[in-house]
Amino acid sequence: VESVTDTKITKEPEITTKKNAGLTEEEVLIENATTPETVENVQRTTLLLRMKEGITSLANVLKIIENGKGVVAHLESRPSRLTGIQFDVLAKVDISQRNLLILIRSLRQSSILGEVTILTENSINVKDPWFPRHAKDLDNCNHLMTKYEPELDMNHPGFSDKVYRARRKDIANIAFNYKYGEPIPRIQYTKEEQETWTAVFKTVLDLMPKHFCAEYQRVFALLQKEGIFRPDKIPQLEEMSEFLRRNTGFTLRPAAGLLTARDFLASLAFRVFQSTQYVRHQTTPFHTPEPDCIHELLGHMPLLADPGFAQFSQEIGLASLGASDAEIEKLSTVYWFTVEFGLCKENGEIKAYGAGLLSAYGELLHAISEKPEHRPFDPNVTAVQPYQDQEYQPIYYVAESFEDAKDKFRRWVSKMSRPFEVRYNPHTQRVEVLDSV
Ligand code: HBI
Ligand code: NLE
Ligand code: FE
Repeated sequence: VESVTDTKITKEPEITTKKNAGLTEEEVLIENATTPETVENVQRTTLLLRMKEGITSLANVLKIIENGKGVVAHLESRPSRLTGIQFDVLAKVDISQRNLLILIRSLRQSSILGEVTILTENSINVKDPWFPRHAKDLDNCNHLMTKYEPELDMNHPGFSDKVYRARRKDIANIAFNYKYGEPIPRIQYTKEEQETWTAVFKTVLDLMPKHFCAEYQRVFALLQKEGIFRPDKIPQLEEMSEFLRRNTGFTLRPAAGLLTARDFLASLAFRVFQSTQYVRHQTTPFHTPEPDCIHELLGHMPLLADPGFAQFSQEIGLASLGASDAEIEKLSTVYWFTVEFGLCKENGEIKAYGAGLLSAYGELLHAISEKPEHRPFDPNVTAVQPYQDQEYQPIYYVAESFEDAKDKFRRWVSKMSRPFEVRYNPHTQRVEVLDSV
């Protein structure tokens, strides 16, 4: 066979099997091949082929690969340890994604082969990458993005406000010093800060009945009943954390500012939400590009106390653990257009469920007006939609219903490839890694 460049019997190679929740490799490949280029491009793919018969049947296997338009670049074989399998063959094949799908199908149909597996060479090694394994490890997951900070960004309304900057520093220090398990220190909010809260709270009361999704409204009423949501008082993170704990097991930990997407998403895997504690500048009550505690409290908290939404948030977090940078980017883009800026239909009307809309009167009115574009939510498309985070969004994705958004997002997240599975153990607050090899 001309295309075989190297054939030898070797000792067991280091391999990692690609495993995906309930998906065949074909589905995963289709899922990952989002652009036509990826589908057509020839890539080197490593296959593990379990040969039921003697090594002489290798010629038949190579014929199948050749017919499938694959070019064998490297071949290794070794006696198999598996019963019913004589040889394990490792074949590196240069082939386009589209042809690979067809080839895998042909190989699986061949009676001389047992299992056919695609090995992931370029994905991360399960034994290597660091990611938090216990809620306590989140003490190490608070890397900040230096974007739109009052200290650094001239366009920030607090840039020339010395008092505001000093205040932000003090509150940020609480987050920097915070350790897992401690109660979240209380903040004595100033009169100005309370007034900003009151202004935003009133707009929420005003807009909620007509424009917010039903799940949000249900929890909002509960928070009012328990005296946590009041027009005249910014809730303390500690009391909100306790409220979430008894509703969905979510808890809060203080964050100094905008965290990297990786650190932010990782905490969700442990049902921990990293929440800022400072208040936006008093001159911009109805919209700020950075998260502040008004956004976290009025935008995020009600839905984090909804069991379905909490489950969904944790699943995003679990999907992010050990994911590649490209996958993190896609996850955070979908997060952006759903959890932050999602719209949905409810009895034929458009409602907001994204936290960035629920806490920003200005943007909510813009979002439901004729000005921006409304597109149907489809995670495969939404995940690659470029966006900016400084101004109102020009595009919003509208889900058929809140449930539909959750379902689609969940299905999409479950298709992400990773060479291992993770499982959260609520008794120990530990993520267990199931290495599939
Ligand atoms: N950091 N503190 C904080 N709060 C957020 O809401 C937040 C974040 N970092 C990233 C982020 N949100 C998302 O936009 C996604 O990138 C995950
Ligand atoms: N724009 C939002 C607000 O003003 O409440 C905050 C968005 C944070 C991503
Ligand atoms: Fe947010």
